Amino acid sequence: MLRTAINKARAADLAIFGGCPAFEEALYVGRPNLGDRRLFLQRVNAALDRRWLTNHGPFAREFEQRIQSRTRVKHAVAVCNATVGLEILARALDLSGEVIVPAFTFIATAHAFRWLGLTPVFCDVDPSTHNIDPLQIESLITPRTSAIVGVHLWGRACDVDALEALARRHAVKLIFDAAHAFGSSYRGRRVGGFGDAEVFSFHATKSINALEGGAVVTNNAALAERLRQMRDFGFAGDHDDVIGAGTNGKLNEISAAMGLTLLDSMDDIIAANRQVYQRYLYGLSGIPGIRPVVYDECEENTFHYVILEVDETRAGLSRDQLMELLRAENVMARRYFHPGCHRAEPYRSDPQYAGVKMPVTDQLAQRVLALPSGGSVGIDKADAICRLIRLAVAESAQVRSLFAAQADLAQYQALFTHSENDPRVTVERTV
Ligand code: T4K
Repeated sequence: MLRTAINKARAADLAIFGGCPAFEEALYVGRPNLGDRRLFLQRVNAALDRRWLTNHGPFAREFEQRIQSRTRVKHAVAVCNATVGLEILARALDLSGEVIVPAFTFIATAHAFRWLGLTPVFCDVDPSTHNIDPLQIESLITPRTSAIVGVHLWGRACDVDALEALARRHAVKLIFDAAHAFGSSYRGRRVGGFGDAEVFSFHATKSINALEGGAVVTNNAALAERLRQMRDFGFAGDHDDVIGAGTNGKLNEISAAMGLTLLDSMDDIIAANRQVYQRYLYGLSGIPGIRPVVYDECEENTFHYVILEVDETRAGLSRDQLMELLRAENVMARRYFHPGCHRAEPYRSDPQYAGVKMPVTDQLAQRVLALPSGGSVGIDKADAICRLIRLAVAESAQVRSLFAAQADLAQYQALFTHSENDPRVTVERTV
């Protein structure tokens, strides 16, 4: 709950320096949407009544049809999550050797390929879109490259035309990690039908969730058939005929029931997200060094992610200081995505990545902050969060010196505790 009495005017009023937190309860990034609980429970009961809980049940099949009609793509293959979806897709396309992926993304993008023994080759991103930079891809293509992977980060579509041209020119596959982009469009066409295939996530933290879930979508019928077999242990049709290796990537009925329930409310969810996003844009406007990610009004988006870039030089405080300060107020902002994938294990310690330089990714990983968004936040709380950020930046000199004083104190306390336990050190204490 928002404390109505908050009246913070000075740096010392901020909770991190001893003031009262602005919110009684924590506000999270990625708080799940629930849709109409009654409808969800009705569907759960129906699944229990018919005792059909998984293995391409009626809800999973309906979910696939609804994804097809929403994206206007011919085939949707529902899976248990997007990571497994990417893995199955890589197998179904017979990818081998190297796969070019952006370095600035959730680690699952790179791991899905590494897990299969493929080599993710990192590409830097465009600072203005946060998406893979097509201009940098060509120099990364080698005879071992089998695919380019675009990620539509924050639901803003990649430069699909440029990526399609590159993939065609070099005769490699093109796939999209569309985990953030269900409900987005590119040049008026809905995301889902680009490249060889695209993979959506319906994780609990996504605007449309199936608790855990995902879908691989494609207009290629033969590929869709392979995907279906591979997500089901390699069975073809009836469970008698195994025609190849496969895994278990099926979506269960309770997850599908949740997905359907959220699809029922999708327009309302987008409207609520958009209202909160616009409120943030308004509330953050003109704050030096705070630049929100802006969505193109001519394209569809779910406005699910409210993302800031913090320019420390202009804001007077770093992204991490801002995050710490907001967290003390119970605003659980997140560093999406930190660090860049090339700086996470196992890539960081793998000699084949030695010398890899991703300057834009490194800069974004230091600057980007995700704020709580959507219906669970609402406009009053978004306003209050903007006021906190405005105050922190306006009082940045004071904020920095209070942070420095805290650090000094912590250092002194650590020394004191250490000395207390160290028989070689005698500390004078005043009681
Ligand atoms: N590609 C991209 C570009 C992705 O962003 C993702 C997933 C994938 C691929 C893989 O998709 P899946 O295989 O998951 O379908 C979360 C999600 O677990 C992950 O799905 C998502 N991206 C990523 C961006 O966010 P974490 O490590 O941040 O999760 P966690 O547990 O810290 O929770 C995130 C926030 O959501 C917190 O603020 C708490 C809140 N939350 C979370 C859950 C699960 C809730 O309020 N309620 C909940 O039930 O990864």
